[in-house]
Amino acid sequence: MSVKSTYPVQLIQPDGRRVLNREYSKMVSDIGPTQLRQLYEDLVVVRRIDSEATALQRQGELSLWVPLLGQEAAQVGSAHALERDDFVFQSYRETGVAYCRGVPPSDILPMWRGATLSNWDPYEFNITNPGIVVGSQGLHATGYAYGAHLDGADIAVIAYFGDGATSQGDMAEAMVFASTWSVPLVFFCQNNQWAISVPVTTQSSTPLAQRATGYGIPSIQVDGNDVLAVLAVTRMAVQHVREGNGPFYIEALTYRMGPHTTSDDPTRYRTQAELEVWKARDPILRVRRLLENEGLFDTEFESRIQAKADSIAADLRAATIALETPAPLTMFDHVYSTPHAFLEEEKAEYARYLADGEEVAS
Ligand SMILES: Cc1ncc(C[n+]2csc(CCOP(=O)(O)OP(=O)(O)O)c2C)c(N)n1
Ligand SMILES: [Mg+2]
Repeated sequence: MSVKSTYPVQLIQPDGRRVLNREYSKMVSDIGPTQLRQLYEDLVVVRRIDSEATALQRQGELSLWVPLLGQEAAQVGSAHALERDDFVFQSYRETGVAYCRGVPPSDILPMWRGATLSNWDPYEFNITNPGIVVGSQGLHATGYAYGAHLDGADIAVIAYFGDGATSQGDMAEAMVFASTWSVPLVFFCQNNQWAISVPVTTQSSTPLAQRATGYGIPSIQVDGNDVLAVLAVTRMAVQHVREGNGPFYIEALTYRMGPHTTSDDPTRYRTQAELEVWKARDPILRVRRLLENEGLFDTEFESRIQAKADSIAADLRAATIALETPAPLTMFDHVYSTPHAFLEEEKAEYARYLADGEEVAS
């Protein structure tokens, strides 16, 4: 059991030149010009959805937004390695994964506007809704993957989590059971270097991927800003778990280029110089350079992709603003499937409060 590569796997350098990797280049040998352009399109669209959501929050149309700026390749690359029947357990930042799973962009924002308690039916797209309890999805994913294992289902399960989540007991417990039960689960850590204001060096004094070894889980580090490398290693990991070899752990090295959420100000705890280093490793720019190097990028393609991204963003904005504000008492619905005395009491109390408020107002 070991970390499967000495260096993080990279297939595209920041300047857009390809890296020939004996083991991993062949995992993406089917990615020709059309597929490469499709990956580029998804990266651009996902970034556009994200920037529109940030703008909507700044304009008071969302309560909160969790930007993914900088993490597009880690999400788009890994999501492209999955089949329809595979199941994704996300944290709260996986807009790119949700988009690639087929979630309509207009279904991504309602929760963040406070207009609904969940965004989509998880079973329609085989991806969970955003979950705020850091690390909890590791356990949920392990349980689901164990069920799939017992059913003999030919699927892979993937759990996305951050560098900060690796310090949570939930993730440790998930790795223990995933390993001893040999479940078909890919642990996908997006090490974006920060857990709000806490740097990854406070989470671990060893590379996060090395921690998996102690649980008996093979692992690998990948350049998380390289969409082809992420696609290649995730395909390898998915194949590994699907073939019944137990879980696999991927550490994708990336960077959160924006704030933790729209409530955060990263200039309070990190330097502009650090941001500049990572800007030079921009995940979209390097695919663009690769396409340019290989004669696959022209102004017609660029404006077509930009027009598509802008049109998705415009639809997203219109759909979000048109969302109806739910009646306050509906928040008590669907908490339990059967009547619950304590909740009924709270609901009645809140109804009285609302009624009093109306009397005062009138
Ligand atoms: C159990 C729990 N503890 C604390 C928090 C508050 N919290 C929200 S996000 C976050 C940092 C998570 O960092 P990381 O796992 O690196 O993910 P990232 O936000 O960087 O994607 C914390 C501490 C929470 N939501 N849940
Ligand atoms: Mg983080």
